[in-house]
Amino acid sequence: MKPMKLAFITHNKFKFEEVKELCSGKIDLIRTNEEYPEIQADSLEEVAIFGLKSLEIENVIVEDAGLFIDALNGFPGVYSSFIHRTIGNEGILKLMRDIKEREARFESVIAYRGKDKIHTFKGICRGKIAMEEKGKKGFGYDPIFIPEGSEKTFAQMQTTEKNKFSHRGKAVAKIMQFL
Ligand code: ITT
Repeated sequence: MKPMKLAFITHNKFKFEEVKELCSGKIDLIRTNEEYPEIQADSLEEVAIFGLKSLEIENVIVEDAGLFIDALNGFPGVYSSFIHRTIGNEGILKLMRDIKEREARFESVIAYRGKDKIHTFKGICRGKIAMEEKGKKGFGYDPIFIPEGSEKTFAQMQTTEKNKFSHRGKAVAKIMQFL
C-alpha cells in the first residue's frame, strides 16, 4: 500500500526534518510554505487550531510548540517565539542565573485536519535548563534544554536521538497511531 500523503505547513525546516524522519516509510510528508495566521493566545492548542482553520486543504497538519520553565511560572510558554527572537537563549540564561530550580518542559501540539474535523495531539518532554549553551545542532532553545534521562542538551543530539526524547516525537507518535 502506498503511504498516505500529508502536508505539514511550517516555516521551520528543522521541525519538518524531525517530523519527516519519524514518518519515514509510513507517511509521505510534504512541506508547504503556505502563510497561515499565528495568533497570540493562551494555549498552544488555540494557536494551532486557529492556524489550521484558515487553511482550506485536507490532510494537513500544523504544529505549535513552546518552552515552559517552572521557576518562571511557565514563561516563555506561548510567547516562546517572540522571546527567542528578542532576548534569545542568552536572555533566558540570564533570567535563570541565580535560580537553582531549573525544571522545564517542552510542549508540542499538532493540529490535524483530514476530511472534516480537526484533531489535536499533544506531546510533553520534561527536562531542565542548562547552565550554559551547549551544542550546535537543532534550533531555537535546543542548546539550553536537557531532557530527562540524558546529560546532553537537544543541540548535542542528532535528530534521531532528539526524536526519542522530544515533545514533538511524542506528539507525532500519537498522530501516527490515530492515522
Ligand atoms: P512554525 O512555522 O511551524 O510556527 P516556528 O519556528 O515559529 O515554526 P513555534 O512557533 O512552534 O515554531 O515555536 C515557538 C518557539 O519555540 C520558536 O522560537 C522555536 O524556535 C522554539 N521551539 C519550538 N520547538 C523547539 C524545539 O524542538 N527545540 C528548540 N526550540 C523549539
